[in-house]
This record gives sequence, structure tokens and C-alpha cells, in this order.
Amino acid sequence: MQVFIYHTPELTPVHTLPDCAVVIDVLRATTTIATALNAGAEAVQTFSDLKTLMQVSDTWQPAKRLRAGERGGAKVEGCDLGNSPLDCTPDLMKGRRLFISTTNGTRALQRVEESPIVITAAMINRQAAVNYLLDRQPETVWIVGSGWEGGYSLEDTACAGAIADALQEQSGQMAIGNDEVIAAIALYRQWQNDLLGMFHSCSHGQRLLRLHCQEDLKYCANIDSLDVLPIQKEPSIL
Ligand code: 3SL
Repeated sequence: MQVFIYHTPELTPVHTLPDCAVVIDVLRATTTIATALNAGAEAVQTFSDLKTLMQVSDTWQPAKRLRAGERGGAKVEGCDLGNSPLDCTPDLMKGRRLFISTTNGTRALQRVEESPIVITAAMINRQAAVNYLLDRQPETVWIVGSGWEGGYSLEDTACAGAIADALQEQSGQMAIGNDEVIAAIALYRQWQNDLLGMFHSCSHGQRLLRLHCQEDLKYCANIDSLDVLPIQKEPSIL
């Protein structure tokens, strides 16, 4: 298994695809997606734009759907939810489809959606992603961070490093595809005992703190707390 890390969707190569793409948006889209599925959502359908989200979800029975929209960290008017994983309770999610559009995470998913296998990961389901990769042994793996509006996000790269670190330790035969893998592992090791501290330092964590989302940050820092793996069933549906 050869692993490559790309910090943002914009930095991923354009004329080729991996056997398996792992999309990461620790704060908070892929944490929310994992939590929704773990809470019993029937599926999560992702959209890069809100207009399409509204059109597609309109064709769904109102009792069987939830619309989640986030821009700039805040909930979009007209949606049922923003992008807080803490809203994804079993009471709300069970048997419903979550239609979601976020600033960066859903765009990153779209960038690699044609890959034969697409999974999403965050700190909370890091080990579930690692177990899947160890079991399936895809030849090439791209771990793609969502970043923020084209820029690098510390927490996504640290999560990519957390996955690569575990793959290296647990498989003993992971090949390093690019220098970003070495850098991301070093970054993760620097922060592994204080993920919450990292979230408080990084720019998107600070944006979320200004929006009073400190409980979300705590939740997102709970590494390996959920044994759930979102796997794309068809483009944009997990
Ligand atoms: O950018 C995204 O996709 C979101 O996860 C951002 S936020 O954490 O909801 O603000």
C-alpha cells in the first residue's frame, strides 16, 4: 500500500485517481458525517452547493430527511441543522437521510468522488479507517484534507498523519508516497497528547471558538471514539 497525503483538494493531482481516497475534514464535516451514521442516519448525501441540496432534498419525504447547511462555520438559514456533530443524536438521525453542504468538506469529497473507493475519516473514527485500509490493502491511497477555502488546515493534516502513523505501525509495510506523509506523521506526533490544544491553536478552531463551539472541539478531539466508517455508495452518497 502506497500512501500519499494532499493538504487540500486543490493540491490533489488532476488526471489520475487512487484506488482509495480518504477525505478528511476534522473540523467538522467528516466528524459530523461519522456521527450521523453512527446515530442511525439511513445515509448522508453531500452537496457542494446549497441550491442543489434544496432541490434534491425537496423530492424526499419531509419526515425522512434532515437538511444541514454551514457557511463560514454558521448554520445556513432554512436548514434544520448547521454542521455540529453534537446535533446528530440518535433521536433525530434514526432512519433519516442527512442532506449536507459545508464550506470545504463536501467540496473535498466531490474532488475525489470518482475514485473506486471513497471513505471519510476524522479523529473520532481514525482507527476504523485504518482497520479498513489494512483489511482491503488498496494499492494506492490518497488522504485528502479539506483545508479552508483553498488554504492548508493544521487539523486535517494532523489527522492524515494520525492515519499514516497507525498504518505504518500496524502494517509494517506502508510505502510513503510523498514527503507530505513524513511531515504529517511528525505533526501528529507533536500534538497527539493534546489534540484539543491543537484545535484551540489552529485558525479554524479559533473561528469555531468565536462561534461558541468549544464543546464541538472537545468532541472532535476524542480520537478513536467511534467504530464507524462512512463509505461512498455512489457519488455523493455515504
Ligand atoms: O468547511 C467545512 O466543510 C466545515 O466543516 C466547516 S465548519 O466546521 O462547519 O465551520
